[in-house]
Amino acid sequence: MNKQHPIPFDKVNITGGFWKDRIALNESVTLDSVRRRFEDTGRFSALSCEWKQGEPDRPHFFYDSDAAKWMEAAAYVLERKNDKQLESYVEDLIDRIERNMTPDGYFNVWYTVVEPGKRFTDRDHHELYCAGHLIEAAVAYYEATGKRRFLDLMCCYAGLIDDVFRRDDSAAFTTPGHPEIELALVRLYRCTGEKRWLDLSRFFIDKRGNNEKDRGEASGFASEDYLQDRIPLRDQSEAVGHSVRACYLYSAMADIAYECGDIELLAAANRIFKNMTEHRMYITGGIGSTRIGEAFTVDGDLPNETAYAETCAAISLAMFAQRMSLTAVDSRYADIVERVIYNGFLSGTSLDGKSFFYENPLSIDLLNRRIKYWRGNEVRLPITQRVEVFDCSCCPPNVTRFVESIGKYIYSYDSDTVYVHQFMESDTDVTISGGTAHISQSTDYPSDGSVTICVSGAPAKLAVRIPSWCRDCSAGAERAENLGINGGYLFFDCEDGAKIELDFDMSPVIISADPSVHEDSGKVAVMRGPVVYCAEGVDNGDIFSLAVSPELNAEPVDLGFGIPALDVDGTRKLGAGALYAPADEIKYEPTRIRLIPYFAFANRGESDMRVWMNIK
Ligand code: FUB
Ligand code: ZN
Repeated sequence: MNKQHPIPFDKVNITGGFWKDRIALNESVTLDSVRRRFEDTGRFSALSCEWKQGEPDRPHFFYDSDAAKWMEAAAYVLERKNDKQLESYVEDLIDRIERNMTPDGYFNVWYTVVEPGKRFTDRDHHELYCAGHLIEAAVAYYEATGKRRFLDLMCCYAGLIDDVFRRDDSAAFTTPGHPEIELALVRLYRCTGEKRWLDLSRFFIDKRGNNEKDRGEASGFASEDYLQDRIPLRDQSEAVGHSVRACYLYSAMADIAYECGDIELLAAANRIFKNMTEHRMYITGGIGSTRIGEAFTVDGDLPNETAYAETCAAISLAMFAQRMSLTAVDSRYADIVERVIYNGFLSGTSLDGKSFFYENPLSIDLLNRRIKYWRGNEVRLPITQRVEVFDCSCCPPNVTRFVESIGKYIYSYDSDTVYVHQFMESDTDVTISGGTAHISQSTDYPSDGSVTICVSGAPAKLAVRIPSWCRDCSAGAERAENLGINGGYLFFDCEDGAKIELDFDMSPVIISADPSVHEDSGKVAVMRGPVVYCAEGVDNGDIFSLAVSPELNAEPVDLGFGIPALDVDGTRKLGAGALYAPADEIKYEPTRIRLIPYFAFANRGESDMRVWMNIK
């Protein structure tokens, strides 16, 4: 294992460009908008545990996790700036948790007010998922503010969980239905240095699919695959089941493999990663092909209109891929992070930062909405416009915590090398064997493919990812020696004052899917750099009559999305004036087709949309 150290987001300054704007929007709009919706919907007041049987607005069994993810996002904001008001919101939520924690360290809204006395009896009631999110929030808040109260409460809770699950084996199940606690415990271990938390996480990983109690727990669509526990994790090779649960769990596998040097577990995580990203992932980095169980299905099954591709699932894939990238010099991992962040993740939020998609389909056909009456409930299609809050509102707080901490995806290092995984205008200081090196990137990526990286201070090796989408790249170096490519990274030996200039050719490319993806047969998609494009009715009228031309002849257009739209050559099918006609009588006319970055769809009213288009 080639172990790299992550560079946390608070050690990275994002100094300009696309993500600086996104972080600013997150801080000025998204975080507070989610807070308000969570106030309105009782998610925050639920933590007071005052709900009584018979009253309306019964808390949901994972409201705790919604609040916790918001608290984590708030902590990330507090990490970088003083905001007394924000801090007092978080403190108030911590007060509620502290007041309602039992003397033995237990906190869960549902099992306090709805089903008291039944703690740890229902594997699929998200108790440990909620606990995991609370632990993550507590670590983030401690790291941001230095205040220990929340962290201490969560250490008590983790201790109780350890006693119940590992020491006494007294719960009704051995491993949780919804993973999350596993990766949270690794985080708690890294924060506190207490090995007990790492051991407990490892226990959950090792016992999954590998214990008697959890057998027969699965039912309905909650099959063993849904719960990733048909067989022991280290024997698995396919991405299965509920996609968010899966990638939270796979993230923890990568964490445990990393911390414990567990090569066997890492090999399993690698097999799963390969299966997922080569056979079960949308071009947007979306995962989860069906709403039935919000799940992976089989290789090549990637329906566009009914795609589930939950925003949280995209986040979880980025989390998994980033962890894997710390275990090997292999650009596949950071490539996937990039695919996710510019496409299937970003589409989850509106351009004004206030509303969200839960599902991120790759096609909207409004005709299919009009014929719903005849279809009845046979097919439930994803919504066509983002909303501010959902009944199941896991995605909005996940988005806000993810954007705020995006800087952690950019760099990592080992004894003598700094790795540049993502291209964002930023800088950081890294202490490696030769001393402290200052690394800075200036770029307008992904609007533009030029990236300048400067190294000053201590000499360092620099490894820069060559994105897999890039077919032509030039690299110039001053005060640095080009050492060639390894694992998809271009290595340089840099002196103090080194300057590396890279130019990734961003010409739009027409992409075709593997024949195993029947849904995309005969269709193409357009990408420019890491960004996937789509056509919308609002720009193009009937998009189903359009075909892009192989020459494209693309012109960038600024529509204010932060990344340009593209006008490309194409044809429009005019028909032959009859419902059916011989193909040689069909008329076509040349036209320009406007393509916009996929992430920006559904921001200008309800519209047809498609990523995969005809070509002619
Ligand atoms: O079950 C908790 C969260 O809600 C999951 O992570 C999401 O997929 C949604 O089901
Ligand atoms: Zn979600």
